[in-house]
Amino acid sequence: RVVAAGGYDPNIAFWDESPGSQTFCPTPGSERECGSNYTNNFGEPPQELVAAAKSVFSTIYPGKDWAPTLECGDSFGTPSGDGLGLCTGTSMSAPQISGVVGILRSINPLATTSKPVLGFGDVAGIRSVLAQTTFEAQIAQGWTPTFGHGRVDAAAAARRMLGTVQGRTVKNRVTPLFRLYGANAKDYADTTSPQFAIAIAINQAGAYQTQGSLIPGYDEFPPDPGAETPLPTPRAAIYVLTTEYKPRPEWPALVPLYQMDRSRNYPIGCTPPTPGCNTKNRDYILVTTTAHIEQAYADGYKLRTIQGYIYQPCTVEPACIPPGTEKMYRACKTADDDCATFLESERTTFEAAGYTAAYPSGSNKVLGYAYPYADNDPPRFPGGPVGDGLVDGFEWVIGTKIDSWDSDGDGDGDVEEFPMVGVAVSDPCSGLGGYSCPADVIFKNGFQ
Ligand SMILES: [Ca+2]
Ligand SMILES: [Ca+2]
Ligand SMILES: [Ca+2]
Ligand SMILES: [Ca+2]
Repeated sequence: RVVAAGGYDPNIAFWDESPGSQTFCPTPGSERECGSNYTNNFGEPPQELVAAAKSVFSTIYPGKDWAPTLECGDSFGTPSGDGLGLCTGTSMSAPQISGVVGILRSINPLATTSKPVLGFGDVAGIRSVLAQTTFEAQIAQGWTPTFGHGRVDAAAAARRMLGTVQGRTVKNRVTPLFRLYGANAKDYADTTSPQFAIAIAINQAGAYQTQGSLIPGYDEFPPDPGAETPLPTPRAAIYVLTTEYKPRPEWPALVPLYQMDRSRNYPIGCTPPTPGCNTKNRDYILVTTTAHIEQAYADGYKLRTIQGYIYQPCTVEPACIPPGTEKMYRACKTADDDCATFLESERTTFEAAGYTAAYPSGSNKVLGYAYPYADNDPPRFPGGPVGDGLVDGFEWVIGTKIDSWDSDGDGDGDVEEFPMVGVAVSDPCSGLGGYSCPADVIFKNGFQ
């Protein structure tokens, strides 16, 4: 679960200021920096990746110098007071690599940690994508003890994680929006992050359990060695997009799903019927507009993170609604201080359970359009199971056929070539069948 991050200097040489021998590092009695760590010894944890470490330009607390003897702070590089300055150390390298990991996780929340070098039977994931897409790997330079697999290339890593269809990097992917309901908390909560779903589920006081359909290819959340109770099985009723780029020009623009939550007993110490008094534990909600973020904040909700994207409401319905999607609603059950999100096909059930109130009051309950669970490709062989393991929404977005298990007719299934759970293995629209998949293009002339 750990990436060893080393550092290089402005000349893109390994950062090494040791005085001839590592024996004297750090120099006793001084604050001398000696450079980046690594090992030559077989069997010790090897260097994995490197990022800039020496004189790295960064945001800094305005007017503050962290370590003047190390030339680290707001005074260095630019004038003091502008909140920008230089600093040196592998502490500057690690967050650059962590940031790229965050990008990869947001593109594909179901990708596993994996390993930098895959052995037989290993599945590609974040660490293999990073190691295989460094600037050094791109020119076939192998691993070294100091540089490891080399310098992280964020754009190349993002392209690999997005995947290639019909020879082009796709713009977007689709991922399950995990739904949890807390019987004690009386709260529906939604997240695309498996790790966040685990965090909600292990809240024993809330008694959260997953709801919705099983997720093809994703039978369990990442195991938690410290979990005291078994984690619930991953389930979802709604599938959403993972980047802000609309997959096809003719489809509506996308809007973010901002997650917000409100603690129990807000306002602090309140008792019903104080207006807005929430006594039922947390309420997680999703909002899509700045105005609604501000309204929810005024009502005691705190802003967390973007959980994904959906198509924004369009006119004129139904012609403008993207194929395969349904209307996605946010509605609230006032008696439980709870707001939930659900699709058109679930509306009758949720309304019967009391989820009828608009939040904010008077607003449109329709947030936009998202994908339901559906997978109905004809069987691979007579009498075989229906579906190819890729939900229709995922296939609509990447461009494979929703009515064929093998869009390009090369004998390899769409789900093997381009899994929703994991990293694309090959191009599902490059085979002998000659099918022209309609995936759009990103990075054609640089970042969109
Ligand atoms: Ca809720
Ligand atoms: Ca399918
Ligand atoms: Ca298919
Ligand atoms: Ca194929």
